[in-house]
Amino acid sequence: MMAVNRQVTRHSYRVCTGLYRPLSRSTSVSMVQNVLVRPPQDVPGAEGQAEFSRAMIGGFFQERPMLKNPFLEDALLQGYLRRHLPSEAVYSDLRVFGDRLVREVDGWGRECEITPPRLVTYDPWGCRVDRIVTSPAWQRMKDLSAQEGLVAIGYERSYGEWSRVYQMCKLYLYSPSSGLYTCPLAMTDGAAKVIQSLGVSWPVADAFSRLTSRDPEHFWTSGQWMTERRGGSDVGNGTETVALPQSDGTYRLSGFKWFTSATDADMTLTLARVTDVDGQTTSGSRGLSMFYAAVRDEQGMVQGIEVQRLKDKLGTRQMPTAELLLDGLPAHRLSEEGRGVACIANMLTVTRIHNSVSAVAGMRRVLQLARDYATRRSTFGKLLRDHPLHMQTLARMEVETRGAFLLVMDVCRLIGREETGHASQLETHLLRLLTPVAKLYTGKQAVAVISEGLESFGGQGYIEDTGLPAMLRDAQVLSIWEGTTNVLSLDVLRCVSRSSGLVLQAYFTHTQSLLAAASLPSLSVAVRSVDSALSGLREFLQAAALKPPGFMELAARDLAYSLARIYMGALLIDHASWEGASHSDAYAALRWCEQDLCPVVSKAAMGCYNMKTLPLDAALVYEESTSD
Ligand code: MFK
Repeated sequence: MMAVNRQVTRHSYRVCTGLYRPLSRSTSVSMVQNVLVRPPQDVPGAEGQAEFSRAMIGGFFQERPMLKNPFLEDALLQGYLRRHLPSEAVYSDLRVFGDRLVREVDGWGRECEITPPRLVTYDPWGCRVDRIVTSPAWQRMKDLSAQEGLVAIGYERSYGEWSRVYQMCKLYLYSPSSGLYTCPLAMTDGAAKVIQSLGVSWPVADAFSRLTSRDPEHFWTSGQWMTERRGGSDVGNGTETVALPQSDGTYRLSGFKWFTSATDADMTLTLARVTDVDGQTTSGSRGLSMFYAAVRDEQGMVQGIEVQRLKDKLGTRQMPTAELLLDGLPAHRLSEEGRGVACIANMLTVTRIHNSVSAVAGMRRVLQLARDYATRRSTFGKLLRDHPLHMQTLARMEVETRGAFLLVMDVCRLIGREETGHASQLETHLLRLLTPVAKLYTGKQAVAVISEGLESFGGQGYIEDTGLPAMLRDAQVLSIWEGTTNVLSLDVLRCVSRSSGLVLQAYFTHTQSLLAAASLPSLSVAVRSVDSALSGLREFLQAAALKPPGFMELAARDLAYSLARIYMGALLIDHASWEGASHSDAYAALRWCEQDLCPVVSKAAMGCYNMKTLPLDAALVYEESTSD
């Protein structure tokens, strides 16, 4: 969305608002470039003309939604910080950053959208250069990311275990204005986390200092090249890239990476199979190792890489995503041989948390714009905000956004505790379980809430140069990359079985403790709903243990949704029980808990996970026409 500042004076053109109001001070307008119209007295022969006679476009122009400081506009964010991180410095940083987003950054984000990256394969003299040209705004985003400490805050740890929450709150404000720059930041953060977990030493000590730097000159971003042509989900079987050991202990990588996002990154972490002396590799996950590679040499040229083409994507067009042929890319092995997946899993955790932050940020942004618009747009003789059905719709979106925010922040709180050595065993289990749950649930919510949000602008929500449709197109990726909804639902089952159920024990214990602390009588209906859903879930899981293999796979998605909804209900109740909570906090908790909090129980009762449904499902999907 483009924030355009223009000096508009009494005697010059006026901002098109539908009201001929003199404007004597600078006006910051978001969403689309200001349309300037001449006031009637400036139009030769205007007097006495019929309204549509000159320009044939009439005199009414709908006011656009205004982006205001997203920090100051966000009651829940402020309440959450007052409760958990009551720091004047944090408040001030986020407030100032919020101003900067409106004043300049939001406009850069729009510039990234309308000036997408392009690939220059050859220079004018025929030399292969494989240069990805990005917009100046995209490059400014990189500098800003360093200056604002968008990765650094998580590693400086100035606020101890709450540093991650602080960092993610800042990213949450930034994300919808970032022109998707949050994507390279997610991978940069993930790479820093992987390096830190392995121990910061040669050959990645310099890289770590760059990834976590606040100096734009020093700052680097990282890619995460995992997906190959055989598949993005089944990494263990889909990875064909091989790593040829060199005499100096380094490797040369050869293979084809199918989706490499933010391909203009300075370095990458990637997976490959080390070849033995006979040139053989080990198949499956056990054959994968993790490598570090700098993308460019000292002259700034890609080394051992051919950029085949840039992807033509539904959304996220601001960001270069490429297919890469690795043709002897020099690399260092960071993991032990065969421990690549386990090693890169740290990166997956961080990027999945970033994904969840972006999801809730998108929901919040569309709501901020929609609620502003509802104060400007009149239909049927009154403002949208005075139409009860419209207000009910926005309130439902608000409830979804609040639940998502509290879930995501809780995951950030947990990773912060783990990284600073404060996490109990219970919290470590909870973090493992809730990371995929938050990612898969908020990804779906974001698409639904943003789609609903576009509707609140009527036809304007469907018009590209308002900047609104891009929000929906960009949201669609949130449930796909870093693990689709089904893959993450299976990841939930995986972590349950790998922990012998301990992650679920942690979940039940913690959710129950959140409910136990809720004492407000006005919340008792909500507490009862969550409590009863929790009991239903427990009984379902006990019964599921006796079911044939395959039952839980069919139930996996609904189980993940149930875990999400129940936990979000408990968090909303917990937040509403805090002494500084508002009436709206309590109302949001009550509204949230009106839905089916445990769909896995309701669907099991309908026989949805019965093995007999499998052939019926297949027959339904593949039913052929009987007509000739
Ligand atoms: C914005 C641009 C958009 C462009 C378009 C987007 C297009 C999409 C682009 C993409 O493709 S993005 C990448 C999407 N792919 C993924 O996110 C990967 C999805 N697959 C998984 O998550 C698999 O579950 C995974 C590859 C991680 C696991 O595969 P395996 O081979 O079955 O691993 P396994 O044997 O279960 O676990 C190996 C080790 O990793 C174990 O450790 P130990 O050996 O020490 O026990 C696991 O515990 C550990 N592990 C696996 N998943 C973990 C994990 N640890 C922590 N967290 C996890 N999530």
